[in-house]
Amino acid sequence: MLERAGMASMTSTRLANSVAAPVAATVGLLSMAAGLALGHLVGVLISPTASPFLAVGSSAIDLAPAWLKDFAVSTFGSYDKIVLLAGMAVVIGAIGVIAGLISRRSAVPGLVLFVALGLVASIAVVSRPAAGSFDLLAPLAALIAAAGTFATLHRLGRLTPAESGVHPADAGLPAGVPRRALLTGSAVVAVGAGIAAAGGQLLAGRSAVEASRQAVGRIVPTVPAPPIPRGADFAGDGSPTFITPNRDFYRVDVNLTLPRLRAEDWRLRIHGMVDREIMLSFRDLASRALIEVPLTMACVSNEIGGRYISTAYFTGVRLADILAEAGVQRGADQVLSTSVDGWTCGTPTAALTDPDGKAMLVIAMNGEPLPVEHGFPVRMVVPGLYGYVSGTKWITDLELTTFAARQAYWLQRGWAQQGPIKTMSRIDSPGAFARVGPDTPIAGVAWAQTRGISRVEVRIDHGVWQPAELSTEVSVDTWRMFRLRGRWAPGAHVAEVRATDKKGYTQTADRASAIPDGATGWHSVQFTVQ
Ligand SMILES: Nc1nc2c(c(=O)[nH]1)N[C@H]1C(S)=C(S)[C@@H](COP(=O)(O)O)O[C@H]1N2
Ligand SMILES: [Mo]
Repeated sequence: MLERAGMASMTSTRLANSVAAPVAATVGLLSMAAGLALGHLVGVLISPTASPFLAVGSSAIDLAPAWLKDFAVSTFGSYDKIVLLAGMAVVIGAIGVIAGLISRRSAVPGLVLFVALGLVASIAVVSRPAAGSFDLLAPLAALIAAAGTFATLHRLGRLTPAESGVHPADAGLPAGVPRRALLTGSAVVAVGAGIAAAGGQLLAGRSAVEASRQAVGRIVPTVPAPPIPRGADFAGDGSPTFITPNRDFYRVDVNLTLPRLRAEDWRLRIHGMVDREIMLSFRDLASRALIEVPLTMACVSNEIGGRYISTAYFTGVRLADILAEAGVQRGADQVLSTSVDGWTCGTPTAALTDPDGKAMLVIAMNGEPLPVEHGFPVRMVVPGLYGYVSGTKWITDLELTTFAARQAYWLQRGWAQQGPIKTMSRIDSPGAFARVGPDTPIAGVAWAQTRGISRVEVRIDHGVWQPAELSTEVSVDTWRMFRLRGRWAPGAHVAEVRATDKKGYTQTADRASAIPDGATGWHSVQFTVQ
């Protein structure tokens, strides 16, 4: 539209020869905001220190004299950084206004100022101690966004009526069009900058935690787990792999956004009905004896055949040792654990104090620091109990109390107080309604943590139960795979599975839904042989 009006060939005599002061100031401010926001977003995507805004702030802190820092801390306390960043935003915004005001006739002075600021930001970014070679892309993006916005809005600004200029109608445009274009352009820039800044902030929080995870580094267990024996799964025939890679590990929590807790800020308070309160830092925890054990976690909300079950090597500190140091008092039958966001979980004390038990405060999963979505920096894991009564992620508080006194999150919502994992099995292959070849094995997984699986049987088309082959047992606390080989006739079939645990209990056919304490019933799969 504007191009068709012949702007390219237009000379400044047909445009307003200067921009109105309020328009110029706004254009400068918006351009600065666009640059700042985009630079911040690109920066946090690259590295925790590449954001030009934060880099300038960090440099300011580094360069500030000691008396000023002391003054800031004593005056603003833990808000000192927010005050600094807010003050910076005001100063930078003012520079944006100045960039606009010195460019009422031509955009050039403002553009020169933006380039100069881009240079300052670049120096701040590359002088960060952990600066990487791609970090410069962030101030570059900021400069392009600011200068591009400035040139564009400035041009639109010159088309709007200025006190000394011509009316845009004289420039061949219907009155109102340029003003609307300027307003629309400004609104787009303002909204875009807001989104970029907010997105950048969100990611910045995340990257601070990622940086903390990286700083934790490799966690070496004092007592490493023995290697997984051969034959621990039938993955080649469609069972899950024995170990679930972290990225595939099931995830269940009530969190819309993940808590972001840095290891260096983490504390665990152990209190309530104890002889001695204990406060632990991450360093305290990580420097203790660390055991490493493969454990299978499961969620109570699994319906029959559900996928909320996974196995990992967990590395951590035995809870029995820590609770022994705290001295659990008589009658404290519940350990109420709380995560940093207030979610609570009630575990029977006996499940945590068994000296041979593997209940632990976990700091690593499959050899790496806990992924954020699985509870970084510390979570609880207890073999044999559903996650809702044992698996507190982002744990920060352990209170020895009683079931009579305190009700945890899911207990208040109708789930059972006690949540031992039920003996269960699931067919993974063939998949539901799959079309398969005649000698496709029936394969899957069975679990009965702390008891162990002794037998899995499969029956086809409601025939006789046939014992399935079992994978090598790794421990009674982990799942066990099964496989039934055979040759099935062409046509439609149904396969059913049932497991028996080492206490002699065989899964009941009676179907119960997951609430309140876990589903029961046999998993079955229909498939077609062709
Ligand atoms: N803080 C917190 N911890 C939590 C939950 C939660 O909602 N919040 N969910 C629990 C439930 S119901 C389960 S099954 C396990 C799942 O752990 P995962 O997501 O690491 O597999 O975490 C448990 N720990
Ligand atoms: Mo769960």
